[in-house]
Amino acid sequence: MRGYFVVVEGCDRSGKSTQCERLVDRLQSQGKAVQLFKFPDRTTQTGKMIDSYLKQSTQMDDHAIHLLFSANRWEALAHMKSLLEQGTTIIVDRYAFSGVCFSAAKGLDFEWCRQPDIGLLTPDVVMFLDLSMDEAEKRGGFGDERYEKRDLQLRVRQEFNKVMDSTWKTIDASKSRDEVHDDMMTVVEGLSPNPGPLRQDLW
Ligand code: DGP
Ligand code: NA
Ligand code: NA
Repeated sequence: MRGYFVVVEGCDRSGKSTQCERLVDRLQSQGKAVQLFKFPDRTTQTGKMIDSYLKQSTQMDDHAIHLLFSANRWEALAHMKSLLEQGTTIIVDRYAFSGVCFSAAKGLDFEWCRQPDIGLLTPDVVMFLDLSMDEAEKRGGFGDERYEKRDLQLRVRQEFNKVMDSTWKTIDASKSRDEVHDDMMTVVEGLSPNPGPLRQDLW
């Protein structure tokens, strides 16, 4: 049987990266074949350009950086697909939804933003780690990266509302770390035992 393709999305400071790592560790400790992916993957050639943009060391046109973020996902497609086909589950920290929502929040056309990701793999489930902006700021505030600002994050949150559909599960990220972890495990354990063939009809 193929592996599951699980995406975790949310605004900055929602605890995504920590929870993704915990989820992978827990599933691996149960003997399951699981691998973590994170977008943007800052280690590749496109990832290095994205990293420099996010750290505000370089400027780039909004459309150009949008296409680079998408290219960064396309680069990983063949690897993700082969793992899934071999039966490995992949937990993915951010995906094309962040891609569309961050760029649309900056003012780019929503439909234009969706085009470059057409044809990427479709996740079996998207978990949305939902945290209010006040809670996020209580967690020590945002960092210094380009998008870590309250007004932009609020707009990103509104864009997420537009892309959510029935494959999304909202997780209350204001709960304790253990409770959030348990809620995420419940979602993974509830995935269909027969997920069907891999699809590439994201939108
Ligand atoms: P992270 O490494 O998960 O903290 O993500 C870095 C930042 O980049 C974060 O503010 C979210 C944003 N981001 C992630 N993916 C994309 C994307 O595809 N497009 C745009 N414009 N921003 C993205
Ligand atoms: Na960040
Ligand atoms: Na993160």
